[in-house]
Amino acid sequence: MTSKYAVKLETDFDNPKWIGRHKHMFNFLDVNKNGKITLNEMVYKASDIVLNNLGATPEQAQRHKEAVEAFFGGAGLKYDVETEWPEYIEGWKRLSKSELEKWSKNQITLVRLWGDALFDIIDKDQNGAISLDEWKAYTKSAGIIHSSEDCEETFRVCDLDDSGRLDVDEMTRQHLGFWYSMDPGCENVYGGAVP
Ligand SMILES: [Ca+2]
Ligand SMILES: [Ca+2]
Repeated sequence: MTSKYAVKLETDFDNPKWIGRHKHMFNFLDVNKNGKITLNEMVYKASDIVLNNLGATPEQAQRHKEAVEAFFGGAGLKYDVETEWPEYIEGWKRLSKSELEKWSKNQITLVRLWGDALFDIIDKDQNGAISLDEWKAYTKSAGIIHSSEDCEETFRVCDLDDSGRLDVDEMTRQHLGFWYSMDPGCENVYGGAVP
């Protein structure tokens, strides 16, 4: 599970755009808008989407649940503990550093494990890659991206080998750049849906 895109990426934690990007996602994840989120909510929401909207098998859903737990656990979220924004963003800094360190050494990252689990579910024709239609079906359920234009923008930004399909390695590469660093080649991973 090595990557052909492994590279050393730098963090840019003081960049207002990096902070704003995560603030946007925090607000999205904080469904009842009380300024706090828990691991329970993250796992419940992610599992609900894959099971009820995307038709995951129980095995696929379990693997996906474990990947989401490990990922948000890596950002410091815990079951039955409410995390507020300042702690959340500090957790993301720790997660980013640890993940970028692994990536620079071509080791397996938590975002890659989540990607593998998720792609297995959304790759409906099981050809090992995500088509635009498969991506649209997923984003409709996930609720982050709303327009077709933004879905198509994901393809433009993430289809690094210009194959017209997304594989998990190129998707991982662009998500690392977008969420953990401010790599200029990773802007607009979600089109206009996430700043
Ligand atoms: Ca496919
Ligand atoms: Ca591709």
